[in-house]
Amino acid sequence: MTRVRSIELRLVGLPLVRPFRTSFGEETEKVCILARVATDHAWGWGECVAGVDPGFSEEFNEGAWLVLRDFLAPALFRAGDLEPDHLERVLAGVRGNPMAKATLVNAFVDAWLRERGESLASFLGAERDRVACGVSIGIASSAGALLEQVDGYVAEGYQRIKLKIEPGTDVERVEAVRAARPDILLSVDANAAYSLADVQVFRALDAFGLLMVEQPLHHEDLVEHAALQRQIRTDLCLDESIRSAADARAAIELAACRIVNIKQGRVGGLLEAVRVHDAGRLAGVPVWCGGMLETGLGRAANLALAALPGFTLPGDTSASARYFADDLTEPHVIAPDGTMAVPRGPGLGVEPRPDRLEACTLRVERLGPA
Ligand code: NPG
Repeated sequence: MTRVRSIELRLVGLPLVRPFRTSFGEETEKVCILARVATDHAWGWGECVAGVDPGFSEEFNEGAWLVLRDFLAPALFRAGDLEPDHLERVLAGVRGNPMAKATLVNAFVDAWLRERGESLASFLGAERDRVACGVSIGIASSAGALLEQVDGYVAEGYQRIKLKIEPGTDVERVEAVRAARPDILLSVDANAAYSLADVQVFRALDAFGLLMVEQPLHHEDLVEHAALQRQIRTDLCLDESIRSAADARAAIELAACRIVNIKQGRVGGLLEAVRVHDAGRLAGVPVWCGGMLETGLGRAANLALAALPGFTLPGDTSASARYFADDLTEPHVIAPDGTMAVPRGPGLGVEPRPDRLEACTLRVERLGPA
């Protein structure tokens, strides 16, 4: 049994190598919360996937900080001796807030595994040492600028290219990329920017042999996604709509998607992410590992998850260099065949480099039992 002795919350900021524009906003810097959970014999790290604004979901850094500090951390301290299996029940008194919860679930699991010398990948049931990597390209200023980025990433070995789209910057961009690259695995992600009235956009996209169209409609529109899926050939994939294994089962049951993007932070952490994976596998629905521009710490968690057997499509698990000139951890690198190594050391198998962590820190707060 393992008891949480203290928790350190830290806000960090790292400049991105290039601005990342989606249908809901633009980011030039990655700013996120890291939690370091200390037990008697180890500490573990959790990276919160919330951003500065509540643009992707309701959660955002300053809100998540308060939820972590005032509700979730005190619940962990009160719980006493813990096992990973107890965590979600201990945190269940807080409604929703999956990104904040994931931060502590993952940090505790990391510490618990470090105490036992077991890797996260082995604990989760990973079956691979390397995972297939894709890359997600933000909305570019022009088709030319987009093609240049596609060429660069294809040359680096990425096995799947995902293009962010929004109303007005969609069909022609996809057409241009497809014309230049007839053979690549290509997908698009709308981040919920469309409505069912836009069905002609998705009918037009059917012409380009896309691997999937991700989250075209609002996250609550499961029935509308099912209606859209009936009207197009391309497989729909859901991201924002899936906040739990129950959501995944509902979406699959309704035929609202044929593919599921799993982001462990969006579903409340690694343990629930495995359940989403299991729900997909049971139904024969492929899943893949999404990304939230995580630092090398959060990405290590994603890599371990992406090594599970149901993850049959390349993930948004890109190399450190795609995000940061200087990552928090030793860099994750992509091999010429487009795969990346799954960390195998105890827990996450990576640590923040102390000098880099200090240089990126914007704020720290140390929490202990009342
Ligand atoms: O490679 O980590 C990555 C980014 C992948 O496109 C990506 N993420 O909507 O899926 C998304 C998007 C995202 C990034 C969403 C940051 C929210 C924050």
